[in-house]
Amino acid sequence: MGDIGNEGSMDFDLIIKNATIVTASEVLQPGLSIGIKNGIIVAIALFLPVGASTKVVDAEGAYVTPGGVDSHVHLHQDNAPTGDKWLTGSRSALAGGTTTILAFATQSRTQESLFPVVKEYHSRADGQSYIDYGFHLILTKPTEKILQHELKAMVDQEGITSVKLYMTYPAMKLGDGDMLEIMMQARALGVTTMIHAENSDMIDMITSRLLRNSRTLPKYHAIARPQIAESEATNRAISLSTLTSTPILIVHMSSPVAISHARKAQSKSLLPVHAETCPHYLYLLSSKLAATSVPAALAPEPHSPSHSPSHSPSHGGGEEEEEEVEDEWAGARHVCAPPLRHSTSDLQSIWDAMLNGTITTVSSDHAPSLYNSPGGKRKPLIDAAASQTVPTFAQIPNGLPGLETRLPLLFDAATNVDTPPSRRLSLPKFVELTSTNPARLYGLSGRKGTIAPGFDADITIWYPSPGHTGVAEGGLTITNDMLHHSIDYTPFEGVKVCNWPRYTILRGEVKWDRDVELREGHGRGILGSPGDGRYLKRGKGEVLVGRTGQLPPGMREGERDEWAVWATHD
Ligand code: DUC
Ligand code: ZN
Repeated sequence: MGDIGNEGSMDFDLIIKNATIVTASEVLQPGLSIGIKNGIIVAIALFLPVGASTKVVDAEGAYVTPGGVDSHVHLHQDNAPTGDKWLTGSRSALAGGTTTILAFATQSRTQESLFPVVKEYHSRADGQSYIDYGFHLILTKPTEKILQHELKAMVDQEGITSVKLYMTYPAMKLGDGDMLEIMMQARALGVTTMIHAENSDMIDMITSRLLRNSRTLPKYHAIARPQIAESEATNRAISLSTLTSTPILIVHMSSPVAISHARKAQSKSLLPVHAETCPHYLYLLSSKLAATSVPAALAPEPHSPSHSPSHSPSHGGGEEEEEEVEDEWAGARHVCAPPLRHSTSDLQSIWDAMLNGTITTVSSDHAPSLYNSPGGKRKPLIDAAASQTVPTFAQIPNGLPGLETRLPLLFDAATNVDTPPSRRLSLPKFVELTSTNPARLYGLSGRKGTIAPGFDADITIWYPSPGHTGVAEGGLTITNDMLHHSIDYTPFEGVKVCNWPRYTILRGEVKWDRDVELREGHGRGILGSPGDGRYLKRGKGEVLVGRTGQLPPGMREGERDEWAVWATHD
């Protein structure tokens, strides 16, 4: 926390007046003022005195929510060579109301120490981020030295208090034995363990058979990674966590059966099993992978054999006709893992899991790959042309961009009167899932994730109502042109939302002003600069679900103590 201090002027640096403040527990009465000094919220009151040096932002009665905390973001990783690095990714986050991101520092299998990994990822982010940030460590080779010494050093020296483990992908996946050893250490150190849960062998078997049968197009990606691969791995991850009594978070959950495993673990056994989902598993279906055209602007050179011009409405809204060209690889834009699921009932199961409390956080899993680039989503086509082979879905880089659209999409579900009841979130739930819970789960309690005295003044101010300046009566339609990432498409093209962050405030300073952008042109609303973001050393994460120390069924009291010597590092 910064120094609130008694020196100098006692005036507030900034007052946000006429705010309708939302926290994870309530919507406070309209008309309150938030007083900010040295980047920290120091007062919330009916009235606050404006000093000679105080700046005032009038929220005009609008909802004022904590700056978004996006706890699952991929930026400048070696396995995603195109698209956003820190500058454009963090800029995009800022324009979408997010003030903190937790990205990844990835250990490759050849690296025996974590120190050079973290050093390298620091160098990529340093001076490049518009907003505050931290790292999770992706562990791919948990050596004895790493487990016994370096993980603790990461916590104590670097403030890195979370690891991510993969159960799939050849370059990353860990066997159950490695996962168990990591979990034992994570439990001892109070490190939060994130898990990508998909059964690797199921996926490999289906993939090789699909390819043998010449099923190579992007749409087969969703068939290669069926829900049962996610639910089996989820169940196994929960068992590993139960055996070791380690709190876990299953990332990007997309399947009803997998969710039911998490729910049962949480509610029947009170296990510390957290669950994350992403907007694409709430809004998008696998039919997107069967797309056969892209906007003309996204097409490669006109003579490519997979392209020929056609004219069709570009996206669902159908308001304006934009030229589209045929492209049988178009579905690659929606390739992510787990894949988009097939039916609206799948989407509904994720909405239900948010509403019944099974889902703990909603992150973007922003994984930016350009579409039209030799290293991006069209990579298999380029590689295959060079090697005279057939391009396949299995070589498409996984992941979707979504840093900037995460908050507007979910805020819409919380405030749009036209939202169907089955998809309606309360405003406190919106704040809990997108800001408060990720901050608490990843060791940022007391600093980030809510609007309260003592917290960093990271704040998102929305427009007072549709029809106000900046947001037309019918809301606004997401297009890639309006976003601030450096990706050539958005998976949410054409989706309507009823509001957008008008101001984003980072530690007491307005860093995004959408009205400036609307008045002066694209990019002008970004008032901050790339060095504004601070690296966050994090404390230990809180367990938000269940409790630790539970014995697996059938295990007697004291039995685990015979083999589990919990290291006491603190
Ligand atoms: N899936 C992943 O496992 N990582 C990044 C993006 C994605 O879709
Ligand atoms: Zn991810």
